[in-house]
Amino acid sequence: MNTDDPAGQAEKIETAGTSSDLTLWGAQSIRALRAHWMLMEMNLPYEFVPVRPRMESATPEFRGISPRGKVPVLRHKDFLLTESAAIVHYLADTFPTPAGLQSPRGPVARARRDEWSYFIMTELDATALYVIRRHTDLKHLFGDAPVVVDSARTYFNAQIEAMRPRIGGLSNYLMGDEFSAVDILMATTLDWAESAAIALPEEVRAYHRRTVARPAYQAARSRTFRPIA
Ligand SMILES: N[C@@H](CCC(=O)N[C@@H](CS)C(=O)NCC(=O)O)C(=O)O
Repeated sequence: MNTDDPAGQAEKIETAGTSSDLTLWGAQSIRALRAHWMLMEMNLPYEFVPVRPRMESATPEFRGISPRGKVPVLRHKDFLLTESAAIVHYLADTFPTPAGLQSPRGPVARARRDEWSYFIMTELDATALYVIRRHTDLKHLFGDAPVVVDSARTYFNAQIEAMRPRIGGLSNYLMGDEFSAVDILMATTLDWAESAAIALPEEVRAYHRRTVARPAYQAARSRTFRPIA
C-alpha cells in the first residue's frame, strides 16, 4: 500500500499556475473544504488524496502523516501541517496572492486576522458546532447529551448575535472590502451551522451568501464532497 494514499485514490489536480509541491489529504469534511477552497482561490496546483474522516483517516498509514487521524493535512515539500486555520494562513503567507485576495501584513492586520481566526475556530467551531456534532450525529462515539447540545446551540447563537454588526457590517468581507482566508473560515463555519439547522440572522446570511457565491468555493465544495466509491 502507498502509505501516502491509503485509499489509493490520489489524483493530480489541474489548475492554472506552476507546480508547487503541494499535497492535501481530506475529503467529505468542512474542515478539509477550507483548505481546498484556499488552494483554489490561489490557483495553486496540488495533489489531492481523498481521505475521509473515520474511514481512511483511521488507518495506521494515515496516522503516520496525521498522528491524531484528523483531516485536513497539507504537505508542502517536506513540511507537514494539520489544522485547517493554520493551513489557509500558511498558504496566504507562502505563495503569491492573486488580485482580490488579501494577505494581511503588519502587526495590526495580523492581529485582526488572528482575532477572527481564534474566534471562529475556538468559539464557533470547537466550543459549539463540534460539540453539537459529537452529541448528535456522532453520539454512538461520544454519547447522547441533549442538555449539552442545547447549551452549545444557545452559545453559538449568542456569539453570532454579538458579532452580527461586525460580520454583516459595512464591508463586504471580514477584513474589509477584500476577501481573505478568514472569510473561508467563517463561511465554511456558517455552512456547518446551517446544516445543523441553526437559523442565522439576516445580515449574517447575506454575508454568507455573498461569500459562497465565489467560483472557487463552488469548485472546492464539489471536489471535497464528491462521492467516493
Ligand atoms: N481543529 C481541526 C479539526 C480537524 C477535525 O476534527 N477533522 C475531522 C473531520 S471535519 C476529522 O478528521 N475527524 C476524524 C476523527 O476525529 O477521527 C481543524 O480545523 O483542522
